[in-house]
Amino acid sequence: MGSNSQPPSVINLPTSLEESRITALPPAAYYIADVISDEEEKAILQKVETAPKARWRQLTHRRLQTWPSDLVKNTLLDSRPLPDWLEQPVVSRLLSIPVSESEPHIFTNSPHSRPNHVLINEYPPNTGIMPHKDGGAYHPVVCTVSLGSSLCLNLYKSKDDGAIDPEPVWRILQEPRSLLITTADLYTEYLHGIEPLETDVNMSEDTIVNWNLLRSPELYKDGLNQRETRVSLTYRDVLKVSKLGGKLGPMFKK
Ligand SMILES: O=C(O)CCC(=O)C(=O)O
Repeated sequence: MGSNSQPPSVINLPTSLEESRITALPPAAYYIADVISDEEEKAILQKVETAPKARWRQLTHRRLQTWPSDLVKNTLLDSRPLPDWLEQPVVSRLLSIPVSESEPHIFTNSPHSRPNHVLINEYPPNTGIMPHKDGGAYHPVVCTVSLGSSLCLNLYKSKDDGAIDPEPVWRILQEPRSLLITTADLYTEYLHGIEPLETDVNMSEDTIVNWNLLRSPELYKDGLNQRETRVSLTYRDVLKVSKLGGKLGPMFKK
C-alpha cells in the first residue's frame, strides 16, 4: 500500500436485520452503514455514469435511470432480470440477511421474493425530491443504497386537512455505501423527501434517528454535512409484471 493509500474499506453485514433496526422509527426501518466496499461503490458509479445517454431521464434539477425499464400503468413491461452490476453484490446481500427466524430475508413476503426494479437518482448539491409516497405499484419494502455522498432523507406526515406538514417528523442520515430499508407504515402512512440543500444542518444524536448506526458520526460533530453529488439505487419489487414483457419491441427496451 502506498503512503497516500487509504486502508481498504470493509463490508459489515448484521447477522439479523434486528441489529440494524432504527428503533426511534415506527416498525420498521433498518440502516446498514457498510453494505458495499469502496471498490464496489466505485464500480457501480462507473456503470451508472457510463450508461448510454438514452438511459437518463433529465428532470428540472435531477436526472434518473430506471432498470430494467419504466413502469407503464404501474406495470413492469420488461421482465428481463436486472443487469449483473445491479444484482451483484447488492441483491445477493439483501437476500442473505434474515429478518427473523421465520423470515429469511426482507423480500420473503413480496410477490417475486426479490427486487425486480431499480430506480437510480442523481442528486448534485442543492438538489432534492419533493415529499411523496411511492404509491401502489410496489410491494411496501424500499431498499436504498447511497453512493458518493451523504444527505438527509426526511419523513413527513400529512396534517388532518390532508396538507403535508412541512416540518419533518424524522430525519435519517444516509452515508455513502449504506443501505436504508423502509417498510410497512413508513411506506403507507408517511411521506419521504430530500430538501434541496448545499449543506445539511443541525445534525446530532437528538435530531438524526439513525445516529447510533452511522459509520462515521464524528464527521458530522459540528452538525453539518457539506453535500457532494449523491447517487441512490432504490430497489423495489413491482407487483405487476407483464406477461408480454419478453415479446416487446425495441422501443420498450431502453
Ligand atoms: O434517493 C432517495 O433516497 C429517495 C428516492 C425516492 O424517494 C424515490 O425514488 O421515490
